[in-house]
Amino acid sequence: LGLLNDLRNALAVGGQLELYYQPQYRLEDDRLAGLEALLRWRHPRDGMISPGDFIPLAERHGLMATLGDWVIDQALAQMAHWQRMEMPEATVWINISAMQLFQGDLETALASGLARHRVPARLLGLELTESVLLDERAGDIAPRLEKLRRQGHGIAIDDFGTGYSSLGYLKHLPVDKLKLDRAFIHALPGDRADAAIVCAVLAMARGLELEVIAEGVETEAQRDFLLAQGCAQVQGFFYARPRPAAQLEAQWREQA
Ligand code: G
Ligand code: G
Ligand code: MN
Ligand code: NA
Repeated sequence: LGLLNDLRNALAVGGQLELYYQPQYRLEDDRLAGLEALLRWRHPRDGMISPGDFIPLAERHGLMATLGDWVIDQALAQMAHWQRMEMPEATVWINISAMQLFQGDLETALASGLARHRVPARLLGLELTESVLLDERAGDIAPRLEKLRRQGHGIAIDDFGTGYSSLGYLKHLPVDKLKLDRAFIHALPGDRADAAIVCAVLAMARGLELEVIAEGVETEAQRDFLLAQGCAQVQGFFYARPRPAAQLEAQWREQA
């Protein structure tokens, strides 16, 4: 519980939480396609703590709505700053946890954040995992997703293929994009089962008119395979690791 109090304190005092950004690229021409925002916590005593460790804690103890609101506000403030500095325009994708859908008021947090920072909704994408989408506590999610899309947000299914769900929900849920989990990418191109799964997902996504982004691309051979199979976008250490906003800006300035 020490860590829980530390997290409450981090949210109250500021300066410890930070968003890193991992670039996503279009395979066709290597152009920037978007950025995934990933939360980091620099604990004053214990150093960097992974979101994999503190997000479950925040979810269990009712802190996730506050933490999620912080992420939304921080990402939008950063994008407004980039707009003022005339940095490249890129959609920022944030991860949405289950608790944000059924505890907090996600729609209000998004709408008020967009208005306050004057950022268009099309530049803020929402990543939800299958388990979040299908969590019954969230009620009927389809109309809520539909409303978020009407406002302009893109909706991506994160970690696609690793949940314990049937594919049937893809017929009913209004989403734009599948994020192919890195578990399927890791052993490409040699692993025949993974290659078959990836090709099948790409074919299905074309039929359903969904975009696909492959996660966890770490090697050139993986990239070449995905390009040959017609995957549109990639994200992974082969291209870029998640990095602080300042580092991204330095990189953009160098390129300009
Ligand atoms: O960045 P890293 O690989 O350490 O992330 C670990 C996990 O934490 C991933 O599943 C990622 O989706 C999740 N995560 C990272 N940032 C956020 C965030 O801002 N909100 C939520 N809900 N999850 C996040
Ligand atoms: O669950 P989600 O997809 O949101 O998790 C994103 C996490 O994946 C981040 O913590 C990020 O650091 C990590 N990640 C991003 N690219 C790669 C990669 O190429 N390889 C591995 N192993 N992890 C990655
Ligand atoms: Mn994600
Ligand atoms: Na993922």
